[in-house]
Amino acid sequence: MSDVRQEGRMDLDTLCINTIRTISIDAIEKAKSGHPGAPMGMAPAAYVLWTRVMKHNPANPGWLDRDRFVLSGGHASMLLYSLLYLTGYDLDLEDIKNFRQLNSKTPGHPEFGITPGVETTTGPLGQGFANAVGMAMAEQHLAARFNRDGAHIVDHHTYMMCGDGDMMEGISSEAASLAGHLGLGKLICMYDDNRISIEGRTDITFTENVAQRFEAYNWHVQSVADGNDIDAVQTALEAAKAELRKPSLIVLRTQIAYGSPNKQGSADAHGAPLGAAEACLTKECLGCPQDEQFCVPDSVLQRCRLTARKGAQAEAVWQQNFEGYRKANPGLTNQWVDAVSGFVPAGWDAGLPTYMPEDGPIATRAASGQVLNACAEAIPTLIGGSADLAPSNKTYLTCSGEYQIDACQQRNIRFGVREHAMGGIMNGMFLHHGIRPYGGTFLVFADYMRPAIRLASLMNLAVIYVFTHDSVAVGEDGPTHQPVEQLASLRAIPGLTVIRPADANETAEAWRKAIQTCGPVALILSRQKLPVLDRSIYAPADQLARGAYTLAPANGKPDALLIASGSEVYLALEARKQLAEKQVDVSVVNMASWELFEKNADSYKEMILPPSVACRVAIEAGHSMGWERYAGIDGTLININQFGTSAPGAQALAHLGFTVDNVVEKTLALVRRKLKTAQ
Ligand SMILES: Cc1ncc(C[n+]2csc(CCOP(=O)(O)OP(=O)(O)O)c2C)c(N)n1
Repeated sequence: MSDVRQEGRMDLDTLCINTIRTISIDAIEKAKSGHPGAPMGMAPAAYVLWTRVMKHNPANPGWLDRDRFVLSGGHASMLLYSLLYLTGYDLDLEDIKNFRQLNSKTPGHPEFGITPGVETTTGPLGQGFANAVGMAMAEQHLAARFNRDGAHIVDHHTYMMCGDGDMMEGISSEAASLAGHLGLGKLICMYDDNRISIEGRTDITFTENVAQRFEAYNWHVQSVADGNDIDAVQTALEAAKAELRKPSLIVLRTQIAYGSPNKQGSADAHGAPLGAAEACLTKECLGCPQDEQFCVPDSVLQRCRLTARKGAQAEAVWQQNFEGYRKANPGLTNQWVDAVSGFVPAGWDAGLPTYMPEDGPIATRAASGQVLNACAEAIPTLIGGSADLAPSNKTYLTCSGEYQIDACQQRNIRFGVREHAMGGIMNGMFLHHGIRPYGGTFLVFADYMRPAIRLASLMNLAVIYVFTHDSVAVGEDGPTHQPVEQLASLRAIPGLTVIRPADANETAEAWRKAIQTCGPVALILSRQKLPVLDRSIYAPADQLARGAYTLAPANGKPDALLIASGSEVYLALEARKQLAEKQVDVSVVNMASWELFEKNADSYKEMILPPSVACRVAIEAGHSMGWERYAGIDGTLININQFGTSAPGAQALAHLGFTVDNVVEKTLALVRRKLKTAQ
């Protein structure tokens, strides 16, 4: 270990770097938990990036043309908090001292919306990597759309730091592959190659040549042999910036817990405080006062706060440039303001299609494609694609072309067969501002992107998922492709709105609701054709916005409620007709979205599901988990609690009990049972 004291007088850069290290050590020590190793190893590179290279204004973390910074290895959060505090963001030393405490601005892992300057929530390894790719794609797209000769209002980089764990996760490979294909020249990744993770040295499991892997992905790759050599780091960063046609990877050879005499280079320093004695030894070794905690010399603060001055100047220059742009391009400026403020043009939904029963049956995925295209005509920020299933998901926009390296103003993204990266990239695009992303795949493969959906929900990002092929009615592809538990598992994610429309008109309403929702929405759509419900007989489709509504009321007090969603609504309506012939009078409740329904006042909920009607049958071609809430303890559940089967869709459905006859039979049995108990 090189001992900085032996190098003579400590220069100010080194003192700043060591301060990042020591306040990270102290905060983790005080919290009695945290991850000191990575902040100590990456402090020099982070310091160079934040104070010499990155364009950012600590006084205005929302400046639209700032460089973005993503700490993909979110466990190293103290590195980020130290940088935010030292460079002058709205975070003080007290916040650092409150690391990991209830309601602090310095939570265990960086959380978007809690700490000024934190661009995204990271912690599940690899997600930040994909977020950064999404941010860089957003920049690339918006630059192509809005920049004009001599006036570049969108011109910033996305920097990301990641570690071995991020590099091991599949999502980073998916995202890196797409980033290389798209030639994201303004994406720069600094890889903390410290060769240590939780279980020890990475060579117990991770021995590939990461640099070569990224070269194969079409990245520009550099190595810095000593992560403490700040001039070398800066040179590499400048070279990375000069490469405009490829994303850049800088492999930084570092030492985890640099400066700790007994823990440097050891996995012990990854995820536990150094311990009081080792903290003192480390400070001594770094040439810092041993007995002082949270020591921040004035000279350090002054030096780091120069960043704030430089940042304010940079923003002022941009603002001046923007004023010129505004004068020269007033129309475009309005579009830009709309885009970055997430503004949806008035009357955007005037062109949404409506459907008549005589148009014939249409799959809700097909209707979704038409509605999406109508939305896209009116909302230029609506951009997205599918994980190689556009022809099935109907996600292609006919009003635009294909987004490729030399056509990045186009709006159809080919995500490739990379569902997980698609989810993380959508999050990054939305976080960037200026884009309303959507992404499609089969419902069954929502599992492949679930971690990203969870984070979209945690951050409350208004992304839209188009999940088609929504039940065993998928048919011949069999149980591998037939979702069963996915609806229940998506509904379990707090903050995610799941909408399963029953016909084409409800699909239009579902899109309308999705566009209006300030959070993630999953649209659940059928592969098979469904009749267009006759709204002159049934309640209007716009009632879908309430989540659940009475589609077909009973004539008097209902003998039973049939509560269904999506493709099973039609089944319930047919069953209602047959039950009427048997003098059983039922209401059909269309339960398109639990989350939207739960937002209603109790009075509305009780009107739709009257407590006095205990005979309830819930019908959905998915797992029953949770349906008891609406069917009641005595209700009948017609669901699927097993995997599907390989057969034509209608046969698979019938095999699993999704026939009008079965619904009628089960309803009759329930009504009779209730009558008996009442006697
Ligand atoms: C998806 C996911 N799996 C597991 C973890 C738990 N975890 C946190 S850090 C870490 C090891 C990361 O190693 P590395 O990136 O080398 O970080 P360093 O040891 O350098 O701090 C693991 C497995 C996680 N945060 N996310």
